[in-house]
Amino acid sequence: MLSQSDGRRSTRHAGASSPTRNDRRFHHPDFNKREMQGWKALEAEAELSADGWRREQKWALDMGLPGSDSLTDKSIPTFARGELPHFAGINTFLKAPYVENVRDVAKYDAAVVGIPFDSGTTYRPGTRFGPQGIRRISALYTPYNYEMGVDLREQMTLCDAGDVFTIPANLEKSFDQITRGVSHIFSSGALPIMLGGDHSIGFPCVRGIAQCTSKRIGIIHFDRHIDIQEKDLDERMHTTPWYWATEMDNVPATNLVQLGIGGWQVPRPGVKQAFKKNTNVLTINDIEQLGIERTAEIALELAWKDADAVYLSFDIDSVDCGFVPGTGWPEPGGFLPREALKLLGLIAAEGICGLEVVEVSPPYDTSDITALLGCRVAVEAMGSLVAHGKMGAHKAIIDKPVSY
Ligand SMILES: [Mn+2]
Repeated sequence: MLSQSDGRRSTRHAGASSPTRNDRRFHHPDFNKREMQGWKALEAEAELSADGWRREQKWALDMGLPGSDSLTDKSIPTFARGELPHFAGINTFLKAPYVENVRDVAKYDAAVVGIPFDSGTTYRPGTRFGPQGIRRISALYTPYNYEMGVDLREQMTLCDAGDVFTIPANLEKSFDQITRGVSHIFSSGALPIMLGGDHSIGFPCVRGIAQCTSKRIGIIHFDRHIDIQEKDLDERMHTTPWYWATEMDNVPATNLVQLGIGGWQVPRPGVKQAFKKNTNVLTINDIEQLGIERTAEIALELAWKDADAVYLSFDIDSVDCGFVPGTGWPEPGGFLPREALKLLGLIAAEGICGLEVVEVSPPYDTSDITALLGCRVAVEAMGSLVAHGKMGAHKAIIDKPVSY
């Protein structure tokens, strides 16, 4: 009888001259499971708590009534509550608790807030439906991320604060509403995560944070567009947020880092302002040459130079338009999703004082893919903050909290 104990196929044709399966190596000599993320993540999961999940199941049974007698799984309620099933329920972001009383945001580490506003749009509208679109597709996600080995439900608390009441016919009144809403959340200690909305919201969002602190804030801005001209079409449109944000004393333009800028949709008045104000612009070509890790180092170094916090602004159109059809100014040649997510994760790993995800326009979307990437940006940033112990770090700069 032929032995197979060496793990190879047995030899039936001993002496064959050409290489056979017997002579092949099936594993690369350097292959080491213990050094690979795929295997390490299996071990990391075993270390994660499941207390939050058990609490949610118990709460779901309490709120939704115990399920039918015929069900074997006694954790299933009659009325769907919490995460499961993913296709059911009322969609807040990631099925996070909806805080009807916005004073309650103080009880959470982070608060998602929708900013349904597209009056700053200069081409395709529709981003007023961005928060709804992102919330709807967020139902796909669990709070757990395999590679990072984090479970947001176990390691942080998240709420959905609903939407800011914007005034569609008036940019300035809407900006005031947005600033007031963001400053309320930031002052409470919860990390504000804004779902836009077109990019005009960048200015009032940063203003909401900047007015709660005497400290200096840098901005890291993912975009194909430079978004720093003074006016567009005679108003403070979505092409202008960084001109106005960097007019504030504690938000210097020299701490603004703009990643992915380029193509045929960059208005020259914006380029002139970026030059004049001395911002930091890296094109996709620059980033491709540097690599993602080196780009992250440079961006962090510039944004954090003499600054106390960094705000993260993610325009979904920074990604190649093949992946994000549902946006206001689609442009080919941007980031691949995995490049953008990796860069975003490396930036969030150092801590952020706020995040905005803008320019998701569901009416132009296909299969919710643009909204899905928008959702992913928000969860990826939270995951990185948790994984690197930076969730809550922004509280250190709140020295002028507002109260309404
Ligand atoms: Mn853009």
